[in-house]
Amino acid sequence: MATVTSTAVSIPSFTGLKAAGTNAGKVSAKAKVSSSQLPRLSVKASLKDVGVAVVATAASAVLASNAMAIEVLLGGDDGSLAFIPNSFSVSAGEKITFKNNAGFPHNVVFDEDEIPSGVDVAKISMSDEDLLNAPGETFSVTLDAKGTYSFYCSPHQGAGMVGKVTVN
Ligand SMILES: [Cu+2]
Repeated sequence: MATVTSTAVSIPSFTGLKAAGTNAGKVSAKAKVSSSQLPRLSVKASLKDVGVAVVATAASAVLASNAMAIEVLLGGDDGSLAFIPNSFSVSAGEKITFKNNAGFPHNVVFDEDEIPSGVDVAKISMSDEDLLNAPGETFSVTLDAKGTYSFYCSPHQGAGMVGKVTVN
């Protein structure tokens, strides 16, 4: 009769998972630190000062442009053969624009005997034959020498289309 006196229980040993050797790559962390330069504080003018300077410059530019131009109409709306205005003053270097208005053709010719000495009349005049035929057509001139200048419209000089400008 068999007697079980002992029970051999074999418990298998579990060696378990063999940890796989990790072959992690070398992490090279060689951060290169460049030497940073200190910002140089070289701006001396404050923003406010700069803003004021810009505004002042713009204002003077506007004043200059307004002062540096005059328009003279050729022919009156009432049909008169005249420069309008026919007597005026400008600053030296100011632009004078003659603009066809009515009763054209017109032109603008300076009288060589009534301009400051040394001024070349050909450089400031239209030729006698050159006419402004279209409405709104212009002729511009800039006078640099101070003094008085007389000019006329050659087609209408006999009708009194003459003018005078004083350059200050
Ligand atoms: Cu005319």
